[in-house]
Amino acid sequence: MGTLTSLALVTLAVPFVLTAQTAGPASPIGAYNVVPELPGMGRPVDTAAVAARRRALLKRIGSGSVLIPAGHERNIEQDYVQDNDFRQDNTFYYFTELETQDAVLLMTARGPDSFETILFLPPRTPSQERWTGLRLGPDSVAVRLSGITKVLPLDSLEARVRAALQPVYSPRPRQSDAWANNLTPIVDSMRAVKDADEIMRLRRAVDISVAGHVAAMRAARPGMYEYELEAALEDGFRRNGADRLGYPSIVGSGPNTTTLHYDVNRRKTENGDLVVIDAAAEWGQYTADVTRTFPINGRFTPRQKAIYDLVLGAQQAAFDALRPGITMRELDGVARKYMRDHSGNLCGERTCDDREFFNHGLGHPIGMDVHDVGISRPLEPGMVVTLEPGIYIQGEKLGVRIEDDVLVTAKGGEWLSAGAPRTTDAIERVMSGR
Ligand SMILES: [Mn+2]
Repeated sequence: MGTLTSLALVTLAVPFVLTAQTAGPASPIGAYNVVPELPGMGRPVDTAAVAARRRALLKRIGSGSVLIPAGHERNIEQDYVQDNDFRQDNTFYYFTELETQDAVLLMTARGPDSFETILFLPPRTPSQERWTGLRLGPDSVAVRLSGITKVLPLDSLEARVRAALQPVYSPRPRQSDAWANNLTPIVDSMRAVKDADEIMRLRRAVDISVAGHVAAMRAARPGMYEYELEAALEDGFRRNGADRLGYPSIVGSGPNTTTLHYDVNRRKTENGDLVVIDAAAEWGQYTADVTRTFPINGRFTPRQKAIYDLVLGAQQAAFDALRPGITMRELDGVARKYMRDHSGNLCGERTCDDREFFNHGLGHPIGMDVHDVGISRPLEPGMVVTLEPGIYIQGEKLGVRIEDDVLVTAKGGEWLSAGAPRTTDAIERVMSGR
């Protein structure tokens, strides 16, 4: 019963997304909100949300200091990377939502309600800004944008650190930093349950990802190269305001559908192939994680449909069992039991839940990392997890994975990525352009 209701909702959700998608570049999902004073410096900060996170951290610490450095821009020559795309350090972002680089956050707790936060920023350099665009500097603009009342120049940091109240917590302290306690486990435990601002970011990342998946399905034709599908997919992401990819796009056709993290994307598709696309956009530092499997020619064969429906049923069974208090491991068991009970002879003498065919876990939390913190924790409202069962039969060059993002609520779960067609009927309808 629950299954039928949910599937009906999924089907109904599809036309809405298509309308948004086919309207083209003039109607991105939401606005490209930026800070007007600093065109290169990202989006407005939810100052109340980050202040609440800082308070929660300092309450946990009780007495002591916290030192969190921002990220540093990569050097395109020295670091030998493809680009110098700057992405903020997750811990710094979590407590500031600032995309500025080479900053440092120093926080002090002197008892249950005596907290101090200082943001240290490098000085602005007009000649450098000719190259980089405007940067946040230690001035009143930074105070207003960050919501942190005390902003100091970076060169005053050292004296402050020397005088810092012990113990000092910092992420990833090095062996030589005997003075520093590891902050990461505390922050990880906070990050597992998302607040309203984080859920808003995840919803947007998911919506953008859904638009890209639909664009790829609509572009699919037998004989296309995988990278052409990848181009349609990522065009859909960027057109809708993605900041970057959440992870390298997996676009595998035919035999490549059985390679879990295939991201070479160079094969020429053939009529009759299935395609597995596991790809998502990042927006506002948070990433979705969505997988769809579809026939390159727009019609599932009976065999493909049978395997697909078994994977779909297993995913639905896990969703129906999802509620606060249950663990991802238990949900994995629910999905495998469904596959075992409904395999018939689809996977030969073994059942399809066998590790030979379903050779990865059911899912994981998402957030600022695609495999985010908190996987072994019982689910709580505000956690966001993926459900991604799959069946891969190498001898048949046949792989199917379906992955959706689900928000844990007080009563169960909410599908976030249901806008991407999920049943074989819905997929065929989208691909036929009806
Ligand atoms: Mn995943």
